[in-house]
Amino acid sequence: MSPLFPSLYAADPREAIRFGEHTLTHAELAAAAAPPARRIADAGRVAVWATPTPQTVIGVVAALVAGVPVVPLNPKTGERELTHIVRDSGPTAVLAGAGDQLPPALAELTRIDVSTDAGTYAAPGPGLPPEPDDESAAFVIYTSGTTGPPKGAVLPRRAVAATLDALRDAWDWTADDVLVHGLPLFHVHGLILGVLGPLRRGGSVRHLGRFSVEGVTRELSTGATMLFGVPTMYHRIAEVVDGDRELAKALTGARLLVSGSAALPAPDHRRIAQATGRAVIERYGMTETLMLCGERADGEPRPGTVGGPLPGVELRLADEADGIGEIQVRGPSLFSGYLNRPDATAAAFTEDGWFRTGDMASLDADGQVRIVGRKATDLIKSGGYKIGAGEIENALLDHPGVREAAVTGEPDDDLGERIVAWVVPADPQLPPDPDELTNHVADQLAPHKRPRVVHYLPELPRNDMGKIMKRALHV
Ligand code: MCA
Ligand code: AMP
Repeated sequence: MSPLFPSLYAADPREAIRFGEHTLTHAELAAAAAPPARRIADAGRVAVWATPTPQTVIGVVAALVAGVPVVPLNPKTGERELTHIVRDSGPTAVLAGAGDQLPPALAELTRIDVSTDAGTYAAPGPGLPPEPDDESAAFVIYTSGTTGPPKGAVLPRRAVAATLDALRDAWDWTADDVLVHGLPLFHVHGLILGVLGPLRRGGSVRHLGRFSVEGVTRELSTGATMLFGVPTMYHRIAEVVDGDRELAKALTGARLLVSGSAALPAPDHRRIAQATGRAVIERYGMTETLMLCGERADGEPRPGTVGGPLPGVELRLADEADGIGEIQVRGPSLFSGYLNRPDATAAAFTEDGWFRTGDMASLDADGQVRIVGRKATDLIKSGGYKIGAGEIENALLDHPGVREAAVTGEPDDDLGERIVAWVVPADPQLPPDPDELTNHVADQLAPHKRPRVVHYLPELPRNDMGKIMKRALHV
């Protein structure tokens, strides 16, 4: 296959990545990635300790150049979830920054420290096999389902290239673009779109380390052309943009403001448009499918839609009633299956080979897609993260103070949805402290999966079959 990142082979002297003071050109990135790439060239699969740092970018690029699939790890993942991911994906090595402290769950893996020291430039080729074919895996990215632990979506190199090139067409994305964002680097949005996107175009990305409105203002005022964020980030911008002239000016000057990972609420759209004269455009996708739809840079923005299907994507609505049906898709950006889960992979596709997204939508007359909800109520989108009710229920049930547990999502202005836990205590006289339950989930799974609200009940509402009736859970 042709290289995923042609500019790495071209000794390109332009800036590729910037994290605060730390910058690397495409040539320096290639040079920094070469030594770890050579060390892992024979590995079956490697994990990358995905902190928001240049080391993560170097580690991921090293693996992709060496043709070795990457399992990005959220450094805040708790013990239970990390153990599952490592057992399931079986990496032989973990790439991390030299100073990073790795948890016991990774103790068996060979540790490869990644340095930002660029050394002398050499094209990635020498000492490495040619980049592998299109169908070989580039990533295994873990994503939550309604029940059980997260599943590893295997993304081939073909899918990464197809989605990034489709976005190039939709957004006129070029080497001159400078993207800014503060997204985590262990999911599709922040890592594949937000880092590999600029690298494939030969452009650049400035990462904020962590999201802040000040960081967005600073970067968009000093040369950045595009902003990527989840709706929570745009909500935080919308909250202050009225009174912050520097921010409004910076947003007005951007070429493209893009939101994704969840629906951007109309009031946030409106507030930003009123203060800046600019519309935030939306794109829609999934870990398993990469990007499916997007509003175009040269189109008329239409808040409430996520645009039409991207080039190469076939989209249909199934089981339509009143014009609303499940989005089903085919196309080159789709994953090749869930790792070690042929059952789940088979269930994810229809008999005639279309992927079931689980998202419900209607189509405007001109084919623009309006997402109206999700089929499964047991999937919660909070801060743009997908979280399964079942995994949190299982973690809660592991706590000795919990007899029964049910988890729901409820609307939240900032997060879109917040996680709510409904708990029947083991001892009704002595219910566990809510903070203790919250920390238990954060420690076992991940902090973003922690319930934001805990309710105690004497029993859970059940139907005649004994099934918990989640719709009856409200205060
Ligand atoms: C809080 N913290 C804790 C606890 N409570 N740590 C341990 N135990 C606790 N009990 C820590 C958190 O780790 C975090 O640390 C800090 O306190 C604040 O946590 P939190 O309240 O969760 O953060 P937030 O401010 O509410 O975060 C909002 C956010 C975040 C920044 C918008 O939700 C976010 O980054 N979302 C992006 C999600 C995303 O990228 N999704 C893409 C997947 P610290 O501050 O140090 O972190 S979807 C996808 O890829 C598809 C393909 C798509 O379409 O895009
Ligand atoms: P994930 O599995 O974490 O990759 O999240 C994928 C899900 O995020 C999709 O199935 C949608 O439910 C949701 N999503 C992503 N982008 C959008 C968007 N622009 N509008 C509404 N929902 C979105």
